Amino acid sequence: MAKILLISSNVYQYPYPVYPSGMSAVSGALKNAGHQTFQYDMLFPERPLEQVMKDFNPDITGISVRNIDNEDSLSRDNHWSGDAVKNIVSVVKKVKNIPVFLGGAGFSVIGEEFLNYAGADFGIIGAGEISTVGLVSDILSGNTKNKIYYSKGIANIIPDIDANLLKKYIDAGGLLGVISKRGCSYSCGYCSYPSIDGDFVSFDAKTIVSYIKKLETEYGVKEIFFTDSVFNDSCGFAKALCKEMIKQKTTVRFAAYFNPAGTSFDELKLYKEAGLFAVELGTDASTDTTLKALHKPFGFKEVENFQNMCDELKIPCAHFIIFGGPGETMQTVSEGLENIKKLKNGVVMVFSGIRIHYGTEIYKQALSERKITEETSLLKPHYYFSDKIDISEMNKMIERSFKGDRRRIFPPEKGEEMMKTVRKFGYKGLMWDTLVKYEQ
Ligand code: B12
Ligand code: SF4
Repeated sequence: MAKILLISSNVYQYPYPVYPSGMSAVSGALKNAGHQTFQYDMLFPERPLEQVMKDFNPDITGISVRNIDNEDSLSRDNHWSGDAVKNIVSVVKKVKNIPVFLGGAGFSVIGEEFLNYAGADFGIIGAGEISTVGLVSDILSGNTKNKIYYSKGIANIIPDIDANLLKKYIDAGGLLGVISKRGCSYSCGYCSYPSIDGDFVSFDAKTIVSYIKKLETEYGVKEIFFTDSVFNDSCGFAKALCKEMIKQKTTVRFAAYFNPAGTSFDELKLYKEAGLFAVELGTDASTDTTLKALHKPFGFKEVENFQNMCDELKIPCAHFIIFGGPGETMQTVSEGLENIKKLKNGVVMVFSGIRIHYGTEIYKQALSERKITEETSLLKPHYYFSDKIDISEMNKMIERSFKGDRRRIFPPEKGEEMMKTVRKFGYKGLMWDTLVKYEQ
């Protein structure tokens, strides 16, 4: 048995503070394996870290790195987390020179380079439940094999929720993330999810729903976000889950990432009946040309159809769109902005340029177009921009086109500012959904 201090390093609060469910999942797995854990959160620390180190006196420390940066090429502060994590490692090691390991979605997209920068000893790429237990046992027996351990999947999806911490996140306006599937059945050109998530797997609907019931009764949770890459993907699991939610009469409202293709009106209606109150759509590009260049499995017509279904069912829908990626020309920028006008009730959040991650299609494309070389470090963000655009002119065109419409958000920092202001008045939750007004 070991005493393991787990630290969530994420202090980013946009679009809302996200409860560290990755850290809780790892804590649950370690406790099930007979270890003692303490979860410490850098966003809501109750005591200084040095004090916790002295009071808890851990044998090993694990740090959760959810984000490396905010993937926004235009932000004045991109919230790069390398130095913050390096600082946490050095504080831990100064108090007690124990093994420190890293994990988390952000860490997993970079891996060893981040580990070396932060000065940690080990890292886990991908799902942490089973592999962390393995790493800890290797550390205890003095038998570690590598610096980097890879995901060995998930044995139990029920995290070790810290009730006090969860309350702080809910009070600050956050939605609790709940996982129902891991991985993604699509393979879009820029996406880093395969390195984070590994093989596609869906969990047992009954287990998830009992966990949701527990969140409702024991923790008073009223709103959740399903953290699946695509909630309504073609495997059909979302339908089974929602039917189970209806059967077990859950009361939570939920939002999730959706794909515009392949969902019928009746299916969306079923999701609404189960509690769906807002959709975040991975629209990603705004013309058929640029959607195809990203290997998205749908065209813009399907995006419009999906928006129309949401309107009919009065479900607020937000589109995340990136301008400037593969296939973009000044012509597709104009065409895309015209297309976006068709999404009348949709909230549209636009990013400029695509954050390049190792191992993705866009990484290979950037290499072949000599935008980066094999030696380029992606520890700090590099963005892919098509050669056929004038970036500054493109950004101006987007701003001009969106002017005067509160539901069109660009640059992304505009959304951040807006949410900060509205939160001061006590508003909680997604916030962007309040921009959509349907007649009831
Ligand atoms: C759902 C999601 C969101 C939702 C979260 C909803 C919610 N209420 O929870 C929303 C829409 C709010 C969101 C926002 C953002 N997100 Co996001 N999000 C995701 C997504 C799809 C899933 C994350 C998740 O919760 N998974 C479920 C939990 C249980 O798994 P997990 O956290 O990964 O934890 C597991 C492992 O990582 C590991 N692990 C975790 N911690 C630890 C610790 C240790 C010590 C160990 C060993 C292992 C370990 O084990 C855990 C259990 O298996 C990921 C992509 C992905 N496929 O992972 C992106 C992702 C994390 N997001 C990302 C980003 C950039 C953002 C934003 C900054 C975007 C923006 N500009 O607004 C914001 C930041 C929000 C914030 N306040 O921090 C990036 C981070 C990469 C990077 N560049 O840093 C990711 C990886 C997507 C990507 N582009 O590649 N996001
Ligand atoms: S962009 Fe979305 S749909 Fe495409 S592979 Fe990534 S998670 Fe899947």
